[in-house]
Amino acid sequence: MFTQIELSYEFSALEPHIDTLTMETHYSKHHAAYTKNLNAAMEKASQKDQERDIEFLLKHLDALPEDIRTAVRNNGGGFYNHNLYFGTMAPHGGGTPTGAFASQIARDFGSFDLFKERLSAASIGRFGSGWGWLSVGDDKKLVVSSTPNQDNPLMDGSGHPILGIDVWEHAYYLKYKNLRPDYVKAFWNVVDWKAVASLYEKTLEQL
Ligand code: MN3
Repeated sequence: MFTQIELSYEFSALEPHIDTLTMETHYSKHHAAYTKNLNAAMEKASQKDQERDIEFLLKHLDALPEDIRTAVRNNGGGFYNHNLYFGTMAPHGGGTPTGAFASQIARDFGSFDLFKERLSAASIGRFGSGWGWLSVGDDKKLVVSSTPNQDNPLMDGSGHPILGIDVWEHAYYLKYKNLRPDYVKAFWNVVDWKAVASLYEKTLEQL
């Protein structure tokens, strides 16, 4: 049974960057639906698959029975992606990361500002619905990418996501309408870099 991450902040806490109604709808409706539909699909899976964690399932979608594969891809992706999204935002976020994680960003992208430009461009340039990602590759390097729908870098083995920018219209349309670049710009103000750095460290330990 998969459960949504508990928010450590109020729906209104990310104002003015992410508005209250968007947060409430996004978490209580969209994320809740992905989670419910993932659990419904997994009821038809084998006992063994039901005991797997979500990362394993998304890395091995081809091993799932065909009749639930698409449902797990879409809803399991949605479940995982949003747990990451909501878990790496915080009121009074933003600023810049520190420590070993910050050094790795400078090594792999040249500077923090160049990294921000890369991830912003990947997110803004994603045609239709999808995500922009910062991931740790198997070679321990940081990599920026984007995926359509609720896919993520676990699915094609290109990386282990540690930060995702949701660029589905439901993530920004109520406040920013069609102006995705304005939402992406605002998103940087709510990134919880401590949480992202901690995911980075945890991911390195598991590689
Ligand atoms: Mn979303």
